[in-house]
Amino acid sequence: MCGIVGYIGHRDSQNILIEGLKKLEYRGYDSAGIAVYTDKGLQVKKAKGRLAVLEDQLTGAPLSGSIGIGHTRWATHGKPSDVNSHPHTNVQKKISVVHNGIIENYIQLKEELIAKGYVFESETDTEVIAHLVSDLYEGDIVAAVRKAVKRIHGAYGLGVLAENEPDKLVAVRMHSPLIIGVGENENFIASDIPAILEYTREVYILNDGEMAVLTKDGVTLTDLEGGPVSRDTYRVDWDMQTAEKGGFDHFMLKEIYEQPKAYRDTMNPRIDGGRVVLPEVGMTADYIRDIRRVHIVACGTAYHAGLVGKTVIERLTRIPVETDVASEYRYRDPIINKDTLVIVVSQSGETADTLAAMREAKRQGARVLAITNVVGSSVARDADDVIVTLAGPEIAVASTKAYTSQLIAFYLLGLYFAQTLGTVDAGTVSATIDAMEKLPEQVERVLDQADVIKRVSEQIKDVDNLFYIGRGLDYTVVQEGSLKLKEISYIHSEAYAAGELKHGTLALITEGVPVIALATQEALFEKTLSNIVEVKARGARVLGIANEGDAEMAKSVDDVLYIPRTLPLLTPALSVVPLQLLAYYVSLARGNDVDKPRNLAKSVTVE
Ligand code: HGA
Repeated sequence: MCGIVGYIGHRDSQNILIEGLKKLEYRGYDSAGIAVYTDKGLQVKKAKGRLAVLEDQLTGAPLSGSIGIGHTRWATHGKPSDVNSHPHTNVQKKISVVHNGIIENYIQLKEELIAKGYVFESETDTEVIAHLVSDLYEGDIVAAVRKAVKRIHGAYGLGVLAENEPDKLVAVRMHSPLIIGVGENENFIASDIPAILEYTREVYILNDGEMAVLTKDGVTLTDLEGGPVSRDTYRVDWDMQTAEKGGFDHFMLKEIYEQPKAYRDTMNPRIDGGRVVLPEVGMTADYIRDIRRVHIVACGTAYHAGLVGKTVIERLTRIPVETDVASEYRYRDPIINKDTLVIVVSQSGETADTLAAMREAKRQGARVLAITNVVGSSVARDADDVIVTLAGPEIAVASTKAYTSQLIAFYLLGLYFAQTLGTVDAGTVSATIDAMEKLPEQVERVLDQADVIKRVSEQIKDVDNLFYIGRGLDYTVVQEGSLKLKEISYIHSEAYAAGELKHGTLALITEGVPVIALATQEALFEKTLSNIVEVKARGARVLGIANEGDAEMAKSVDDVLYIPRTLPLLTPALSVVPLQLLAYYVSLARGNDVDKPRNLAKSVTVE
């Protein structure tokens, strides 16, 4: 989603802003801009498109000055265009604003401001902030911003500069991430740490409803009333290398190959002597015994992890589990009681739909457990219990290692509950743990078969449509495989419960239509094989994925890939890997921007 960078100090700011925004490119954006306090006052340059377009414009006419704000925009209100790009300014061009998020009452405010004579240039919700601050400005930008945020509803991470007070940079956070970097005679704001890591490791992570006033020499934190907030800086102990490509052509491929490590990192600290230990889950045994139902709520890939989580929890504990996409959950009036545990899953921990669903669940009295990859994220901070997936930073928009680490988190949680409830015996718990410990090495063996996938990707790259089929847990995994392909190859695909095809969709299976068939669930193997034979009989070209030793698969399909044997419950952690590789190689063969697919953003911080 959008990126914000701001600088106040002694160096030339343009370069710091542009380089900082580049570090946030992975979040996805459609336009970029900067505002710098120059010797001619506040100057703005902004342009639709990649940062390179903006850089080109700046080459001939740089903005020189040591205070500035920059932004990469992912449009929510008004199409991507030069004029809709941030920063936005007031009529006199003396106040400049960058904003991440959505101002929900912008129409009402806009009408009010227009009635007062303010002229709007853009279609954005953000521009109301610039005019509103201007309207409230009486010589003190901090006071004006404070008054303005009282009038706006919604989500905002803000950076504000005023030409009349060139010694201040004002930042505010409400439901949209913002951090402050503390340097020597220079300070920074950013929507994420990588943007400023080159300059400082000391950061303040702003909470909702907090404001920071930065000068060259210091940072003052307050609440929105101006009351003091005191907090220690947080020292960042990871470096940019962990967020770089490490020799792979794309972040996505690197992240696919990092999965064995992500499994180990997420799992190992939580396994001890054949049992699962989850000190971060503060539920008492009595509380766990009283859970009557579980709701798993998430979006996109995390939702698909939740589908696996449902089977895991139900099989291991016999507690009924419902799954919902977060954007639907809170509007469907879900039945939530004190004995409902709500599990939210979000890689970034900033997914707006998930956060909103989680707040609704809490409002109705549920306990919320979060599975997230980002320590200190909004989801992590607001949940009652948090299992952090230790997958490391995920940069590619298409999630891979975060998804599989979420699966590991669900296995751990399911086993932990089962241990407490005694719903499975100790032998089964330790046998499942043994099997989990083999997964990293087994993933490596799947990755060794990348050539099969490359070959199949060549056959698929020019088709318009294809199908994924599977039963049971395989059906949940093909849903993720299909999403992955759509996200980065732009080929239409559908995931179907294999037994459901004949109820309508079989009409779309004609000569040469590719079908990816997953058949790793022993109990369902014969049934899925029959469905494969049905699509073959209509001319489909089938890639079958089965367990090592299921030789019948090879006899029924055009191409086959075998995954190492594990427990049926654990197969998703292996069988999704060829589907991730397939999406990657098809996207590559089609010449797409694998890591930054069109129209998509990494961390979806708007509803
Ligand atoms: N609503 C603003 C900012 C959008 C945003 O934060 N996207 O992540 C706009 O549309 O410009």
